[in-house]
Amino acid sequence: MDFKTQFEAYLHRVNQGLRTLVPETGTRPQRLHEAIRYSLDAGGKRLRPVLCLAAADLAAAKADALAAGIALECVHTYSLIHDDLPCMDDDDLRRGRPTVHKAFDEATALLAGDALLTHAFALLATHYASEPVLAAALVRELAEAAGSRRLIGGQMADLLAEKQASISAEDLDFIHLNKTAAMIEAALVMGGLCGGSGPDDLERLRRAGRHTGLAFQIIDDILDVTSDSATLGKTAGKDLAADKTTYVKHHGLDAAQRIAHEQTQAALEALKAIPGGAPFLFHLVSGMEKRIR
Ligand code: GRG
Repeated sequence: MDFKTQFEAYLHRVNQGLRTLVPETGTRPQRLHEAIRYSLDAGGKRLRPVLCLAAADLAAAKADALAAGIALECVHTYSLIHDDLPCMDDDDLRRGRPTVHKAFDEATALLAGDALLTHAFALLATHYASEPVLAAALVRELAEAAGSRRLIGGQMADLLAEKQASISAEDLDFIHLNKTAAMIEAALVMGGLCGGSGPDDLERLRRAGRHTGLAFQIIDDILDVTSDSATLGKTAGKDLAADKTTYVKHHGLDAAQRIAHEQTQAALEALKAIPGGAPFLFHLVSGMEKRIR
């Protein structure tokens, strides 16, 4: 199968999984489930679940990785809903639509995020119950990636950094590696766990995820200054307007582009070391360097 056909096949499975593995809008209380579906259905890139499914396909596919991929998308979507709240990044636009607290209200947005986070772990516990060792490994991986040392810790450090005139390159890396790379790393590792990859390949997937995640966030910083809100589906120029320390502000646009390229190359090296060379993931990660949204 060529890359595009394979990508669309993964996307189709993810969209089907989102429809069947998350409660419907008619579920009581309806307003809460409408808010959950409103944000999930807005059409994100589905990068994390696609990475998870593709990583699972590298090995003999011990267990279906779909529920793990949907769990990742639930946690990711919760983090976006909460990030957009007035007490955090205070944004009006996400995935091309008014943010959840604008379309509904703040309390509903907060609860929709809480519910998505909780649902992610229910999915893992339910769908991998017949493989308790795998279930525990998946829960541990996702909890670690989403927890206070990684996703939430990265967000906290980001909020604290906004109050400072400037931060060090090391602090900036801490933010990027945790706020962004942790979930991308978890996507590849959780896929590898579902597929039954051995420790060496799991380590290669983790390394690929860390470098891909860092490149992804640097490109996000670049797009903030080079793109527009209509293309991005979220407010462009926000970091610049807030004078936020980003890779572009800290290193300059050219250096940021160079570092994103170096990080992408490091991710590709890790993927190449996997027996068979992980061609789909290789293509996906190299293409992400050129993404426009
Ligand atoms: C609230 C705990 C908590 C964390 C928030 C996700 C996040 C952390 C903040 C959002 C702002 C931001 C720049 C995050 C970095 C990660 C990132 C680039 C998220 C957007 O991911 P995409 O582009 O989004 O994959 P889609 O909408 O395509 O799924």
